[in-house]
Amino acid sequence: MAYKRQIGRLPIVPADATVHNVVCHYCIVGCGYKAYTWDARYEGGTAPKDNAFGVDLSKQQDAETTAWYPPSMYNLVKQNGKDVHLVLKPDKDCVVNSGLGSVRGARMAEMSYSRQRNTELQRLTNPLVWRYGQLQPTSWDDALDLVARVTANVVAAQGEDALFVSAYDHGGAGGGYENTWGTGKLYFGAMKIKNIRIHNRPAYNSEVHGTRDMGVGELNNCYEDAELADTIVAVGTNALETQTNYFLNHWVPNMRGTSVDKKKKEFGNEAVDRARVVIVDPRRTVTVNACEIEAGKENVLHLAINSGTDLILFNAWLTYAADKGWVDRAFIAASTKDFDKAVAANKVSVADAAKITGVSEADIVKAITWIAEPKAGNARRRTMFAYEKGLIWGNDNYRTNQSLVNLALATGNVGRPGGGCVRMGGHQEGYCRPSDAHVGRPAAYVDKLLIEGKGAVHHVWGCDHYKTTLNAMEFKRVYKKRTDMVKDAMNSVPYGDRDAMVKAITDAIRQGGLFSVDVDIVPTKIGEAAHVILPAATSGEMNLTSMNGERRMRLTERYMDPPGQAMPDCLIAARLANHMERAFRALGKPDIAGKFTGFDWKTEEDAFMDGYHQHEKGGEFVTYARLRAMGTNGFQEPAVGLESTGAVAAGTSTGAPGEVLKGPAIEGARGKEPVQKDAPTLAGAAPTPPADTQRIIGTKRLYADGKFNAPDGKATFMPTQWRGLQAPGKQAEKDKFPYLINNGRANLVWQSAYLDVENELVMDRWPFPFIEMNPQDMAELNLKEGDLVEVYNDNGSTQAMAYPTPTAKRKQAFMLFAYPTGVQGNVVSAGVNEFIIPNYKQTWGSIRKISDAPAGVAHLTFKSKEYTA
Ligand SMILES: Nc1nc2c(c(=O)[nH]1)N[C@H]1C(S)=C(S)[C@@H](COP(=O)(O)OP(=O)(O)OC[C@H]3O[C@@H](n4cnc5c(=O)[nH]c(N)nc54)[C@H](O)[C@@H]3O)O[C@H]1N2
Ligand SMILES: Nc1nc2c(c(=O)[nH]1)N[C@H]1C(S)=C(S)[C@@H](COP(=O)(O)OP(=O)(O)OC[C@H]3O[C@@H](n4cnc5c(=O)[nH]c(N)nc54)[C@H](O)[C@@H]3O)O[C@H]1N2
Ligand code: SF4
Ligand SMILES: [Mo]
Repeated sequence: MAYKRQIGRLPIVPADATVHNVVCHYCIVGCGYKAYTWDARYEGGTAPKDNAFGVDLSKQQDAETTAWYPPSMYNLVKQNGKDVHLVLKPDKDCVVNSGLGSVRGARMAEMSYSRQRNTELQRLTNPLVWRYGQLQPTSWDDALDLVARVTANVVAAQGEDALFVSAYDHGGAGGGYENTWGTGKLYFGAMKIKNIRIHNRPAYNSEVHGTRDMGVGELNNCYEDAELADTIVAVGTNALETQTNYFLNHWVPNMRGTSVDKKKKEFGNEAVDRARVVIVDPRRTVTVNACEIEAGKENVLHLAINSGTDLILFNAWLTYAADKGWVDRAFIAASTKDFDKAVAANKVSVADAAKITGVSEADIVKAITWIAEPKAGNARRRTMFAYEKGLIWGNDNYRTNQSLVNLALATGNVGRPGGGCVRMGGHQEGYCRPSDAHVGRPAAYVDKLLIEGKGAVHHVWGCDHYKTTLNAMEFKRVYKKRTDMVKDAMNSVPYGDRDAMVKAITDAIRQGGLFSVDVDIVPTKIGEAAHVILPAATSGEMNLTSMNGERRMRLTERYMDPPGQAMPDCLIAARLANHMERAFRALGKPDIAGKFTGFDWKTEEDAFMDGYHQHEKGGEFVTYARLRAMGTNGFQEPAVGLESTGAVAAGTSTGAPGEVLKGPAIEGARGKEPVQKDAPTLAGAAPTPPADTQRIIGTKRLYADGKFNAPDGKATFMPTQWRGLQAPGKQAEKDKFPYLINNGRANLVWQSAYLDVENELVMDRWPFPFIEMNPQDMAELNLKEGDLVEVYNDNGSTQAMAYPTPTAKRKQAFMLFAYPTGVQGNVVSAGVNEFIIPNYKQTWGSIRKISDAPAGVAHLTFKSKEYTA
């Protein structure tokens, strides 16, 4: 019997199992999987002809066999109403992961809804409404009628600015092009909602305005570049735990030296060797540990900077490289502007940078030498710069982002093999929406407005601010109070008297109440405040398209039924739009009602064709049929044309193998998030795509032609002077409280643990969020491993479980974020940058003991997370 999986024997996948293309619905990496499904009454046999792997399973398989799967990759689910076996296993032929899974993705099957095997039974199956003092199931029409009537009433009376929206903007589960288009068409097409925020930040903006304003989109290279680079610079990314298979399948080979042949092939005579790695992170992560093991300690430099001081380090590097002449003059002249200006403005000595960052002068110089000093034969060093939330949610986001891009441009490392200056990424991407230009910059600080009592109705799509926002304690305090006012009002009238109900709600709103609608797949913490909850289908229960961190777009095919009446988000948005149209007509507002048209989609594919196919760059080349044919490898966005595969083709193609049909020239794709400008549409008609025998031609690297996103094609260097801890209140918080409460992710847990919370494997390991602490700090506070502590400051308080970590610096703790049994965001201040980007990482607080390790903790191991060679 497999540990905690209640299964002793797994069925053999039969030769005639149906195979579906799947992309892992969790992180940015977007690993390719295959879903095998077949009738639950049967299984395959050991003879090669009787199983899907075509091998003799009566013989012992070797260690690396693909003819195998573990219990975590198995479940028994519904497909078109029938019981089927489901095996969801990594695809060896996918170039992203080459068959690797991760401790998250490799458990997708067991994290699926199964009444037969009792997994994820907390999934929402019906719309729920607040009725008789609790949330009760109802029909879609009843729930949507209530939402539409209240929303339409409020919009008719107070205008669209009274409707507040929180919505994901990403790909994968709780996202995808279909669903961002569905929600986008509703809020930016039918309406022009301004008070809208994204799932992970309190406004509708970009995480990386900085790089975009320079003309450099943030996902500009390909994963292969990590195999080709001489040096990898990793800033605030813990890639082993958070972009796992990108790290394992593309960084590790380069660190081990096994991609040297690939480099020789690509670069001819140029000197090549295994990668060197520079890691900028205040904390020693397991990524640092893994790099040391794989590349050898001598090839890894961990710069454990003082929290929030990245910018001055990058400025010092730029200054040093410019002084030494380690810059790409030809590239700078041909493809950029304002280099000299930026170098002058950003001048910082190594000594000054050392003082502020806490890193030795020698290490700062060693790092820039690894990054920029020309190689033997004066060849330009190929350096890839990768950053994620340690920079993005770090101090002075805009300037810090730009100071890193300055260095990448100066060293000629954008648009070149082995280079790139890229986000490592969070979720997959899947942004497709009408223009958000009306939102403006800076965008509204939505959380702040809600706390101030603004807003009348709040629609929440697939995010749980109670666990994941900043200033979370205050947010929850006010949000509960305001939504309780509406609940009390709803309790005062019969639910069935719809006119009286709508009046009671709108009256309560006038008193300061807030009507909250939550669209999710499971009950959430913010959902506890909701008046209506709408059940969504998720990836695999619907067809869903997304792109990964190298812009690789694939279709995940529906392989199982959603629970109960759950529907894809895009169709929920469409049905809500239909009801809004009706509600506005009933209110005698036919002109407003008329805006809610074009939502007659029957399937998610309809939403895709209406959205991505018509509106995204190169979208006219992309259809479900073509994506299906391109499997788990897909193509890299933007699509630039079609290529005949040589099979029967009609229309404009002659069908000759390798024949290329090109569309109009496409400028470098933007990243897939809000752009705050009208997305340019393609001029001219696209060639008529003949049959589905054509492959989509993609784009391996952006800016390979040296032309950037600017009218003159030139990237702009930016002045990025150091201004200390930039967000209001941060310096004072640091001065007042003894502990840095650094925070972020862990390998095992996906996000706010929305599925994990009902999974024994995860909850047994982390019944409470861990807080990594230096053992001497723990001794001072009289703490033993596993003891519960309170973390507190002027913003709020939360709890965690002490995890002794000898490598942690004194007074620098690291806490798991967004956890249901202890929300780190409770102690994060409301401080943001000038474009309303939160600063989650720079948080300081106090720590005190609450109790000895509780029962659920006593049996846990607290051994080091590091591994040895
Ligand atoms: N302190 C601190 N706070 C942070 C961060 C940090 O580093 N530190 N990081 C920030 C970042 S980068 C992120 S991404 C956010 C995450 O913040 P959230 O997006 O709020 O967190 P998730 O857990 O990803 O929540 C996703 C919700 O979507 C639901 N969901 C999943 N699939 C579907 C679907 O198909 N349809 C619908 N409708 N819902 C679905 C899940 O059940 C879950 O409730 O947290 C941010 N907050
Ligand atoms: N296992 C797992 N993987 C995930 C997720 C998950 O929930 N679990 N979530 C996904 C999502 S949505 C996201 S956005 C990504 C996030 O991916 P990452 O950004 O890699 O993850 P984090 O742990 O939030 O933060 C990374 C590092 O930033 C460091 N850091 C803190 N302060 C600073 C600073 O001042 N400077 C620098 N340079 N570094 C600093 C932290 O010590 C931490 O090691 O992960 C994705 N992948
Ligand atoms: S690395 Fe990311 S995409 Fe790949 S299996 Fe793990 S969670 Fe899924
Ligand atoms: Mo994220």
